Amino acid sequence: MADITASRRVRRTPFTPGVEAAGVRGYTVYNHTLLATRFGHDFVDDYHHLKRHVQVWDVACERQVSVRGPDAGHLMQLISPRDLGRMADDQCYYIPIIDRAGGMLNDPVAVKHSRDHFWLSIADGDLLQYLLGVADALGFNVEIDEPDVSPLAVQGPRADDLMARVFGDAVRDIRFFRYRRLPFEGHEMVVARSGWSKQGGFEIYVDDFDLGMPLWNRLFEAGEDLEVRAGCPNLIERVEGGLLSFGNDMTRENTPFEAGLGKFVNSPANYLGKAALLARPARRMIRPLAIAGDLPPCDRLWPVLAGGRQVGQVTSAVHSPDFGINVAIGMIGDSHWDAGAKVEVETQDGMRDAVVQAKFWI
Ligand code: THG
Repeated sequence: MADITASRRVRRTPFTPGVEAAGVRGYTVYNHTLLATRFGHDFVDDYHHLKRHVQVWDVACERQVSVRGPDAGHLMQLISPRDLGRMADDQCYYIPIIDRAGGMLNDPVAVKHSRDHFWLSIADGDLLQYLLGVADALGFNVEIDEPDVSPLAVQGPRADDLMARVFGDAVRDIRFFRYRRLPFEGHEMVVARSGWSKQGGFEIYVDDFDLGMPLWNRLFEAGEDLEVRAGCPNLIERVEGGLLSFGNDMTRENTPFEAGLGKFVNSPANYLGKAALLARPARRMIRPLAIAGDLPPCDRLWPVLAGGRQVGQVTSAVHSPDFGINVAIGMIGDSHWDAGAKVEVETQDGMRDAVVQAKFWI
């Protein structure tokens, strides 16, 4: 692969100097921002390290859309099928956002500051523009913008120990998908127990670009004996855990039901797309699959076939050292979505046998 050129459109982050010093070897672009995909270490070694130690990830590409003002709560209720009625002021919610046909536009983490102020920590997509359109068309009294906020993830089983050294023992009391405001160099930051791995950990919402590298350096100094390492979202671990990638595993073609997010369709409010969504039964759904044989990189859709007919597609797949098989995420039609169903996957290197699984691996 050729290298990538940063610019005003392909943005660096507050942590990019740290990522570069740590030996980044590959980037992707996410929300017009650099996101590391590979470091000098062996990819599989990074996976084992994440499961045993602690890593610091530059996930500043998880941009925040800030929604603030008297109509903020109303706008939030309109754009998501998830019931926000009981959301506490220190809480984060994983929420699908849908269009008027029930198709998914994004799957952000919503961070509630108060009844009239939320952040949407977005997946890859220009959600800001959709929100501006809805709010302006309806004449809402709300301010929508992208603030100077860059999440830094600290993930892995030793994340509590590392974070306690930098932010104090208070981090240990933060519950899953809750946050506290904790000071770093006299500046309070949102510290949430969340992150795009199943290994536990935190996300620090760094709301001052100039504090990015001081915080990065402090975490690495404090974590030396914990073997802290710069990392990035890990494909193997996230497929084992069934963490979905919007734009890859599901798109606007899919409803939240198809994406396996039906438990987040529970709002009593009359949100946009409600009638269409509830009238659109899911005939295909996200499923874990185990695929046999050697796999090439899954950098395109792989058709899933049964008896020569296409019954779905695989969107993420990789070999899992811990489970000794190729783990995969696919969108599978109702004829073959039951656990145990035998299918074939058409990779660029040929057909592979696969079996639909009952659940993800972690
Ligand atoms: N953290 C923050 N922002 C983000 C992501 C993140 N924005 C982009 C992207 N990731 C959004 N997508 C997801 C997908 C899954 C989860 C979070 C964001 C996630 N899911 C848990 C799970 O499936 O086990 C918990 C879901 C729940 O039960 O609430 O964490 O990672 N800031």
